[in-house]
Amino acid sequence: MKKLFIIFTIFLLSMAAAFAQPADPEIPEGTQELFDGFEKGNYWIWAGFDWDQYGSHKISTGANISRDWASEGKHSLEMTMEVMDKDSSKSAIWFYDGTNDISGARYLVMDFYNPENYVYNINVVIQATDGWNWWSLDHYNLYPGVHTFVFDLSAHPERLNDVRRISINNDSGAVLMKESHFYVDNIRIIK
Ligand SMILES: [Ca+2]
Repeated sequence: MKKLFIIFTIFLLSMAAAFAQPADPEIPEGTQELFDGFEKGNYWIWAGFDWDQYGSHKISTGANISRDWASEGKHSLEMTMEVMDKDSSKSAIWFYDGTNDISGARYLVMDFYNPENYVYNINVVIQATDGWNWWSLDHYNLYPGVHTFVFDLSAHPERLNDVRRISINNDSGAVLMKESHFYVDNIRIIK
């Protein structure tokens, strides 16, 4: 009887864990095209001290190609950051600069891997056209483990022929007293 009780308790706890996180969004149907899988070099950098002039101090410290994890091919992008103590801005940015025509794209999709026991808050921002118009896409909580997030591009289809920058931002509220990291791979668009 005691054994049954333990099994039932474990079952309940595992159900609770499964329901603690919201499910990842469904990946919309359509034609997928790879935007960056990090197999052909690194086109991403991190916002460092020089970004302070545009806002709070950025804690991002690196953007490196990694073989630690991949969801496409053998490599991903590892994004590193400083300790996030209570006084830290906890704000970090990693970005890709390049002129890209992704006309007709309806969604941007990215796979993330969070190896930390911590929840990051992820937002993707596009800057486009000569005016570098700021276009904030969806926000997601990145819980530990592997997650796929979908970013809706329907607000400004007229800007997609001239994308200048794609940024992955972390603006976490919680403290994490160690240097930390997470990964992204298989950045693709869906038309
Ligand atoms: Ca890859």
